[in-house]
Amino acid sequence: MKLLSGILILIVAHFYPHSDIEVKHVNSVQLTGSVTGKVVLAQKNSTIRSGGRLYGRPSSSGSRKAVTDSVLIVITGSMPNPVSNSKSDQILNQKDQKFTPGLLAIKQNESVRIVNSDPVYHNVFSLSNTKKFDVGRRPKGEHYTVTFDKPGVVDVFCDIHSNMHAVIHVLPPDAVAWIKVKSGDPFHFAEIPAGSYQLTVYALGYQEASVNIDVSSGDENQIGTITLNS
Ligand SMILES: [Cu+2]
Repeated sequence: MKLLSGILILIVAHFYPHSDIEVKHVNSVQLTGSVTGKVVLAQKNSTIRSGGRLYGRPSSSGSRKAVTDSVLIVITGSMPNPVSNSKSDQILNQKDQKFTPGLLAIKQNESVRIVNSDPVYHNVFSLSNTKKFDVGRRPKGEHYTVTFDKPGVVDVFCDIHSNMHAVIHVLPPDAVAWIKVKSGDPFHFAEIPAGSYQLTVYALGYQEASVNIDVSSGDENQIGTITLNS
């Protein structure tokens, strides 16, 4: 009997620490997976759709380069997700007669602080259905905070400088993750909870593209290269 209990203790002592470690390990791996890929913006040689055309303004080639190198990748699911990428208001700067960044992503009900850092007057307005506003003409140092309460896309312009254009993506509550990359750069989403999602890619002047993805436990989902056409 003594021998038997001794063996039992040995067995328990031997296995218990291991199973404890393994349980933790399995938990952290099984709940999430990662998503990896690349987005390429197809070369374009003709004029692109721009805000200028939408609003009857002369289109300008000057502002395009600043914004077309930014690609926004958003993963949405079917459940509301409280995740936010930003702890404080994001800044949309007006500097050197450009909006910086030209492409901005925020979650619904978050705010953007628009700042004029130029020594000239700028205006900021949007005619987009997602959010209409016009903050008027403002000198250097002035700032204005806009809260976006509806998901969608907001085109932002300055009525003094018609080449100034920025796009704010207001992400719906079911957005679980998003990232901005340059054309040709790889992207990597880590720790996406296992489930079914839609991954959508946006870039100014290009058609958006979506793919369905299934993220499973501990998997690295390689979705390859997505090419956006103008
Ligand atoms: Cu301006």
